[in-house]
Amino acid sequence: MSRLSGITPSGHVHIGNYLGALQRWVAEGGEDDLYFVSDLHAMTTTHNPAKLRALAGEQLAVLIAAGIPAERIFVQSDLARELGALTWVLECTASFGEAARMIQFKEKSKGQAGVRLSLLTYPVLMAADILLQGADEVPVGDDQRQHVELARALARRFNGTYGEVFTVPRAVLPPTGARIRDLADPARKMSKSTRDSAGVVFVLDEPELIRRKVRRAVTDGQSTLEYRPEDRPGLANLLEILAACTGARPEEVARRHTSYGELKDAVADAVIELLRPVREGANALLADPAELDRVRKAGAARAAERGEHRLQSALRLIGAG
Ligand code: AQP
Repeated sequence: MSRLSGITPSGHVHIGNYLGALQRWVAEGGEDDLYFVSDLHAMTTTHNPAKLRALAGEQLAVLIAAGIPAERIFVQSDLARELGALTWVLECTASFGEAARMIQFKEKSKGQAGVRLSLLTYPVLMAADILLQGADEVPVGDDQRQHVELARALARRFNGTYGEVFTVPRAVLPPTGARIRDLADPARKMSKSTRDSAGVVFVLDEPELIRRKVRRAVTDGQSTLEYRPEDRPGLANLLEILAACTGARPEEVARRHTSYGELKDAVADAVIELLRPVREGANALLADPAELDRVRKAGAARAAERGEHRLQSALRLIGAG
């Protein structure tokens, strides 16, 4: 069984990505699982090329420093030729209607001028990501489920029309975990692409900055500490972060602290200590571009080799070459 998961370099990696995804990938990753930095997916809306390149390298360093084995990580654009070729094969297998039906495309393109064609076709690139690697399972949230269904339909159709090449993948729900909220606005989830980063704790933030962001976290005027996510989202968020860092339950964490000041200090301490080795490891890699490049090339070569026979079979069976 193999799983494929990605992270998009739409911004710096934050504690939500770390607790909700990276930490799990380290703990639960199987030998055949693959993780990738999906930089090609960050080009479907306005983007800055130099910034995207820097963020992709930074995310690769963070993933490795977080403890994901380097040989199981690659950067998507390093497989641009393979993925480009397979995307074409799959675009010749998909219908226009299938792409136009995607809810995410409808939502993201609504009322926008100059919508990139890639916003329409990126689910086909996502199908290529999955099918090239022969992944059986793709852990995704509800927003991406329809895209995995498309990959499934395309794999079946190709196999049925031209010959068996692709593993038919399944979308699996990642185990439920805390959805970390923005510290400055607990009504919304913490996101890489949020403009104002006052409430977003980045994995590479310096300890003092983390402490400042946590101290300024928006809470409420009540004096007791209880875990009530519905009515006290700011407090619940801090309790969930501390719980996730320490392996306790949020209710227990609430009982251990008596004031906001004390709780915020404990959250800051726990987050700083949890992230310290990741920040140090990532910064060391970023300071050694030759080593990062070596690891990157090795990961890309491995992923390309893993998919090569599927790509060649698909091209041959569809009549290319
Ligand atoms: N706030 C969060 N709490 C817990 N998990 C989170 N993830 C994202 N935000 C939180 C998980 O991180 C993984 C990688 O995310 P992604 O790159 O696929 O994009 P995303 O989910 O859209 O993440 P962001 O940070 O919110 O980015 P932008 O701003 O670009 O939309 C996923 O496993 C995700 O569940």
